[in-house]
Amino acid sequence: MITKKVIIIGAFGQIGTELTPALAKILGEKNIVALSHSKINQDFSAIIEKGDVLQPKIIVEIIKKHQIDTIINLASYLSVKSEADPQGAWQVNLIGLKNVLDIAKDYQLKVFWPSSIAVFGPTTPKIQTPQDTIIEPTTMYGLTKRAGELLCQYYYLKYGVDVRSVRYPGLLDYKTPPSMGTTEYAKWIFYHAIEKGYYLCPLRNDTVLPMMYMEDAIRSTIKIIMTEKEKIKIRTSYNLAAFSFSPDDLAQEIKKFLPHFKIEYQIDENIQKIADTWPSSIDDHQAKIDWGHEVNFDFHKTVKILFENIKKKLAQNK
Ligand code: VAH
Repeated sequence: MITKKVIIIGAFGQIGTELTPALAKILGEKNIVALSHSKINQDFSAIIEKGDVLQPKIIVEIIKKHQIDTIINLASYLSVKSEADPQGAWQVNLIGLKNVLDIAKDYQLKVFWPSSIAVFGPTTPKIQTPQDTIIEPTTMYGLTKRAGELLCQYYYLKYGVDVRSVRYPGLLDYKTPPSMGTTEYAKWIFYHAIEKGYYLCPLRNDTVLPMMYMEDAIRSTIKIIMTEKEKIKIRTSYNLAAFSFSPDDLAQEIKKFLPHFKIEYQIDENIQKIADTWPSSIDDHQAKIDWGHEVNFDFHKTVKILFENIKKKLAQNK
């Protein structure tokens, strides 16, 4: 089935803020329904409806009202928030996904749902983590994402639901504020460096994590949503990768723009504990072969873009 009209659940989050307008450019604004549970604070190029992933009846009404053919479910607690509120994470990340899959089964809809490299745990090989490997997450975020992947595969095998998914690394953007994730330090650091010339980092200096610039993530997300069904060989979730760095690497790169920038370290045990269970780098060759995942932004280009645009944003807010 060709995607013509989508509903984006969680359209005002980190991914939705860029995916929604990108899809509006391709499909037309009148073919994008942005669903949000919170106050709507963006002049969005989309039809805006109120609701959330835990209100399946409201979602069904909207699906029918707008003749939706594809559900993009971005609603999710990230890793740090999931450890602080495991019950909430289970509800939104997993019960919410099952609500979406049940609706897709009943109304023959296509689904896109984001997983994360957080599915990998301490027993997973950390370097160039393979697509198929030991997957034993020890965080609530990771286990909701792994369980979600298996639920997606189940709905595909049992009911033929055409659900596609990718395992995002840490995503870096300048359009949304940093939030409660383990990789979010890599956004906070820019705001602190530009405003104070100093950043107190919650992760150990040598903690290498996989990351990606948002524009690459959005391009590949649209690619996997639009790709013909036959090319999707993996119905749990595809590994996605771009580059990896440590807080030390990032601080050195920022110093190219701010020579006097100073970083110090005050380890937050809760965040470090999560990061220590994740891989340092990811093998994403299957996504490249099956549906053409590609990366246009490396570490250096990404740091330059974030530095210049966050500096501009902070200057405008003064
Ligand atoms: C987090 N940004 O830090 C998310 C992501 C791989 C990390 O899933 O929780």
